[in-house]
Amino acid sequence: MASGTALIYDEEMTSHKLLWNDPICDIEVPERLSSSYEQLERYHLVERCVRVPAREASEEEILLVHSSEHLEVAKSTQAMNEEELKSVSGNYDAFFFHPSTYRCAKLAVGASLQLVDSVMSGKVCNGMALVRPPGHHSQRNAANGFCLFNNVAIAAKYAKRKYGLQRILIVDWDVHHGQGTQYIFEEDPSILYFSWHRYEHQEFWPSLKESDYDSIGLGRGKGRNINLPWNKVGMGNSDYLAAFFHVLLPVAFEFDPELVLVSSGYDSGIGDPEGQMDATPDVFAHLTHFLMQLANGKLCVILEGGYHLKSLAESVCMTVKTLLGDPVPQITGEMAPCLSAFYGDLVKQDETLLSLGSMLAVLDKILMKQACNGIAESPAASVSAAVALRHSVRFGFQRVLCIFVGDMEIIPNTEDGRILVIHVCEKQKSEKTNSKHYISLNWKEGAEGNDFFSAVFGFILPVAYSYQANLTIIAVGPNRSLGTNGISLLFGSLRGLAESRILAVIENTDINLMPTVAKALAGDSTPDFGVYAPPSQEKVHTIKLLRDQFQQEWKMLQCSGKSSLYLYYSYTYIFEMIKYS
Ligand code: Q9C
Ligand code: ZN
Repeated sequence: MASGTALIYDEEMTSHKLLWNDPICDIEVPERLSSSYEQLERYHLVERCVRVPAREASEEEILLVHSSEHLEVAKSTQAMNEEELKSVSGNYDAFFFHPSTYRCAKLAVGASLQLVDSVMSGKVCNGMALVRPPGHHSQRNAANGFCLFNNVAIAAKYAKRKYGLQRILIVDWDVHHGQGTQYIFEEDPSILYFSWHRYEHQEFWPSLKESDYDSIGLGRGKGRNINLPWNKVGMGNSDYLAAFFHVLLPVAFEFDPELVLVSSGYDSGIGDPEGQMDATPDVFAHLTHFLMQLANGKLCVILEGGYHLKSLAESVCMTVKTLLGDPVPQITGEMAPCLSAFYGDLVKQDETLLSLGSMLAVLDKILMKQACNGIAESPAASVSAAVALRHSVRFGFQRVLCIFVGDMEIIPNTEDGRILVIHVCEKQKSEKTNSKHYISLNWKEGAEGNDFFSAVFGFILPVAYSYQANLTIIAVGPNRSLGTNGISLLFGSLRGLAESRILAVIENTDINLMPTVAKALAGDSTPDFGVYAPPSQEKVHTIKLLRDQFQQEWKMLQCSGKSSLYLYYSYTYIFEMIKYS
């Protein structure tokens, strides 16, 4: 499997700039690119990436999305004087031309295509392209919102054509609606487009009716356009995670893309003058981490907006660090409004210990931070897990999460709240009743073995993120009710918590599970899920009951605070539309 992370940056894209006074456009500055790159250098992330050169896109490539009229207008601006440039710019909503704009925009498209080629050829597993001008507002026949050519849309068409792809997911986490991308793929069932955006009941730019949640795609593309409009500013980490858990990820796993492209705007991050949101840079590590579980890890992140230079640069670093496979930083429960606090956890040991041996030896390595994770085999997984839990609490950990899969002979004492057990089993054998810190999730993966993600995103991750564990123990006992795909997904997803500290305990009769677990812990992408089998009504009901029972205690189940009801209903709505259209 491919490994490595591509990074594409060409200083020449900083030459596109605003030459006159325009308070609407003056935030889209060259320093957005240079300061992000310098921060990547400072964190020594550049040297860990595979450098890939940008190139100019050909006219033919630009015409995959744009009209020849649009291309000709763009081309004609190369030789214009300032007055002429200003006049052409005035034909568009929020756009400026510079004599170098056409060249830069061709590099921005070309850089995106180079990234697609690097990932699709297997040269690297994933990567990021730092580009200007951005792309997602750009339409077939128009520049718009600082965008001339739609970099991501062209990349998607190019990937379809050159590599014969049939399903591409575009995640647009920029704070603005990528209406350009929506229009381009509205009728295309091969592209699933997801965008969240500041909307405020159509008050916020671009103030379009079609940015609302009821634009779900047209014709054969119906159900493949998902808008999540934020009707308030101040959305934070938990809102973004809830949107992923409750809206995007369930649909994305069902869609099963062959490639994921991110329209990666960081104006959705804290401090941004456009977005006015509260999400801190580490949230982008989590978002990136989740998307790495799809499409065999084939993930291309392409810069869009982001106008607070510091917030932008930190968020870009978080993204690249995660693409490189570093442990995902722990999300603080409180929203950190102070940018100076961001430096904290950026440089961490990412050593991965994959050793067999006595459980305590492995656990001690994790507790002493000599290793990030480890695997222990045990003749009695539930005994080992209970010992490991007690040992970690004695060591001083405040919150240890234990996901136990299969039969559990002894159930640890969870009364003091320092241990949370989620027990995944076909049918619970003990009489122990559910409580805030002991939850039995009765789940037997279907014969097709691919419906467990609905339990992971619908229940396990929201509870786990609410709990904010310092350590995760995943134990697999006898008679497990999950297949290897379900187990990989569990390990892969939980790497996003507790700074990726995970102890795996595997019953020694199930030793052939080791390679699966080792790969998932090492950060390999979750294997293909194959044909989607929807969870049965009974399973949907199981999750609903658990959510109703625990959403007071574990708030992420409610999709957090004010946006919760909204999200829940829009999710239901989207699914109704997909199911019944
Ligand atoms: N009153 C990107 O983030 N604002 N573009 C116009 C008009 C334009 C944002 C305000 C914002 C464009 C890529
Ligand atoms: Zn934006």
